[in-house]
Order: sequence, then C-alpha cells, then structure tokens
Amino acid sequence: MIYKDLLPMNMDGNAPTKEFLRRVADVCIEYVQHTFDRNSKILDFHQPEQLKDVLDLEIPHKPLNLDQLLVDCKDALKYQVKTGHPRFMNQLSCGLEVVSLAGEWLTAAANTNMFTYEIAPVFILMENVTMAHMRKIIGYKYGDSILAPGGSISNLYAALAARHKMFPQYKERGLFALPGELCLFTSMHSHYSMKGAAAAMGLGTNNCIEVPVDARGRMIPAELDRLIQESKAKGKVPFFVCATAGTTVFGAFDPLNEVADICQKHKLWFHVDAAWGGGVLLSKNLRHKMAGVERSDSVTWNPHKLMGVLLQCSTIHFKEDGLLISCNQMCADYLFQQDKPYDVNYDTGDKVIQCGRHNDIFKLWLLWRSKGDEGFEKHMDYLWEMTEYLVQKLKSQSDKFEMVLEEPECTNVSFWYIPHRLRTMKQGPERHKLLGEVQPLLKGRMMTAGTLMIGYQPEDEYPNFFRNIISSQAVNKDDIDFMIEELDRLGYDL
Ligand code: HLD
Repeated sequence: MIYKDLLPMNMDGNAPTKEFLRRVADVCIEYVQHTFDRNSKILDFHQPEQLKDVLDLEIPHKPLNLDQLLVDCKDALKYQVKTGHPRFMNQLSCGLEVVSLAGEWLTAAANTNMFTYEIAPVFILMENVTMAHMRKIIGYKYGDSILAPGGSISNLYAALAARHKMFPQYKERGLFALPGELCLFTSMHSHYSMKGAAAAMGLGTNNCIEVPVDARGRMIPAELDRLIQESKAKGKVPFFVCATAGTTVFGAFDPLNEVADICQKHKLWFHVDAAWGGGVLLSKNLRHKMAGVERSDSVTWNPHKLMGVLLQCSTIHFKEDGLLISCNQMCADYLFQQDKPYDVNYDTGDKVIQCGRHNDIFKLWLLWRSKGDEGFEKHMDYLWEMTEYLVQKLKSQSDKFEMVLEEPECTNVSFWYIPHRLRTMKQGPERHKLLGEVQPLLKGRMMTAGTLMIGYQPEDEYPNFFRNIISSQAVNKDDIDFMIEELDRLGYDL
C-alpha cells in the first residue's frame, strides 16, 4: 500500500485510511504511555553525526510504502526527548497534558488558518471567548487579544502597538514620523526578546535600556525612574516599559504597582511580560505576585508554560481595543474583503504582521473546559507545593546542594550540586569557579544516562548553576526525591 491507496486518491479507501491513521495513533499513544512510565528513559542521547547514521532521513524519488512510513513515525519518536516525562525539568514548558494533546490532534485534522472567520468560524469564536476570559482574569474591562507564535512575538506586538499609540504616523511615514531616538526599558534579567524587538523595530539594541535588578532578580523601580530621566536628558524619547512577571532564570516578579506608578508619571506604555509567570493569576493564593497587572496596557501570557497547554500557545492582551488592527492592518483585498456576508470584525488576520496564523486556541480551550477555573487553580497550587517540597529537600542536604536563591518566587529553583571533593573546600571564588565547571559535566552525565534533564546557565556574577523547573502536573514528591538522589549518584565523583 502506498499513499495512492488512501483517501482522497482512492475514493474506496475508507478502510485503509482508517487503518493507517489508527496505526499512527497507536504509535503516538504508545509514546504517551512511555512518556509517563518512570522506568523508561527521557532520552536516548546521540551526537548529531551518530543520529544521522542511525536514521534514514533521505527524501526518496519513488513513493515509500505505508508500512515504511509507520516505521518512520516510530523512529521519529524513538530518539525524541520525552518532554512530558516527570523527570524532564529542563524547560519552562514541560509536561504533556492529554486533553490538550487531543485538542492538537483535532486541530491538525481541521487544518485551517486562523486569519478569517470565513474558514475558521468555530475556532475564531473560541479564541474570542477564551481571550475575553483571560482579559477578565488580568483585570481588563474591555480590550483586545490575539494568539501569537511565541512570547517573543507577543512582546513585539506590544511594543509595536505602544509605538503606534504614541506615533500613529509611524505606520505610513516610518522613522520620519519620530521626533528622536525611541527607547524602551526592561530589566537586566528580562527575556532577550525585548532586545530583539528593539532591533527588529529599528530602535537598535542600544535603545533597549536594561534596568538593574535587586538580589532576587526584580527590577529596581528607582533605577527605572533614574534611567528614564537620564535618557530624556540625553534627548531620547522613552515610550515603553516592560516589567517581567516570572524571569526565565530566577523566576522573579518585578514590582508591578511601582513600575505602573513610574509609567504613569512619565506617560509611558506599561507592558507586562508574564509569558512564564502568567499562570499565577489563576490562583487566589498566588496572584498577589502580579498585583497591579490590571494597571498595565498589555500583557504577554503563554499558556504553554505554567498552564501546560501543548506547544505552542502564546497570548498577548491589550487594555485598549482597536489598537492592534489600527497598527497592523494592511487591508489585503483578496483576504479581508469588507463586504463579506458576516461581521468582518471576526476576521482577525489583519490585526497582526503575520498572514497565516496557526490554530493554537483549540488545545487551550479544550484543556480549560476539562479543568475549569477551579482545576487550573489547583494545578498552580500543586506546582508551588512541589516546588516548596524541592526547596526544603535541597536545603536539608546543604552538604550536597547550595541554593543560589534561598526563597524562589516561581517554580524555578536554582542551585549548585556540590560533588564530594568540593564539600569540605572553604567558601570563596575558587570554590565557586570549580562549581561552575562541574554543573555542565553533570548535565552531560544526565543526558547520557537519560534519567533526568535539568537546565543550567550562569547569571550575573554566579557561575553555572542548575535551574530546575516544575511546570508539569506529572511531577510528584517521589520524582523530586529521585532527582536529588540521581544528581548525587551521577555527580558524586566529579
Ligand atoms: O524563552 C523561553 C521559552 C521557553 C518555552 O517556551 O518553554 C525560555 C525557555 O522556555 C526556557 O526554558 O528557558
């Protein structure tokens, strides 16, 4: 059997089509089961050259038969890193929510583009309702939102809208509409996408001004105020401030109310990058971390992180309605005709600088339906409970682990593993330097063993340390106990 035996080339192909799709689904289901099986490895690591040798990746001239394609499907997953494995703590997006996966499968079957109501009526309405729900949770009364491909693009949309609001002529006249060099402000620990936005928007990375942070990685409001005044004195034109709710490494939450006061004072756009931390808004116990978010002009919030929605799912919300469309609309006649037989406000495609938009709403909507607001609140509280358990465990073994931050604010937990030979060495720069060398070696051993994955990086004056992320409902206390023992098993003699 080959592709021609399937629908639509074979209109009698119902049976083989069903059989083929079922067998692919079986491969996927088996993968899902392995993902949650703690006896199975997270990965079977190969160097790129080795992996090229074991995989058949060539594009053939002649059709391959369907049995071979099923083997290809199996092979594709055989060497894939199981990002939903309970011991995969490597990224801000961990886990595999089964309902969301079902949503992604349905999305693929529907295979539509999210630019017009004409071809995605149900999904556009879902996006409408779900985004309004998120804006309400943020604390916006009205406003507008859109799903974008990732937090970086969401942040870019915020900055574009802010510039448009301040200089509406920019759209037609470009740089000539500006009275001087625009600059934006974001903390030193914020996501690198703000710098990317400054570069992409023609501001230049020098005009992405980084505000110092305190010992916990939170923006220092007085420094923000000082830098704004300093840039004005230099003749620059500040227009945008980004506060981060959940920094990538430390998980710090900038003080939103204080930043809001400064934005109000200087009449600047106030954006909150809550790509990572936004999930705290779903919990009564945690949302105080983002107190003041309702005062913002825009919020980035990625459901594919703390909320566990499948990759990718990123949202950007605006307090003011109408800005997105006014900023980005190009009125392509062949797509966004104004005389369509329905309310063309539902044609969302012209609100963005992309043309096509992937359907990222269904897997979010379905997951939210399955849990309800109540389920998501429990989901967040559980992640924090597991994090607290990990922090206590690490602190109780202070001979083997040294915390980088004593009291993490989010589910990022940063620490150094201390191998045996360094346990008795006295504190100081030499010991820190050696610790910084040990962590990548331990990461290499983790990947070879395939039993655990945790990310590492340096930050500020701190040499390489592990950043453990708990962002999956699959993680339980036994996994945390295992992690601690496994780090010691793999790293003891380093
Ligand atoms: O920018 C980042 C985005 C993601 C993610 O979408 O999961 C950084 C990270 O993850 C990360 O894990 O540091």
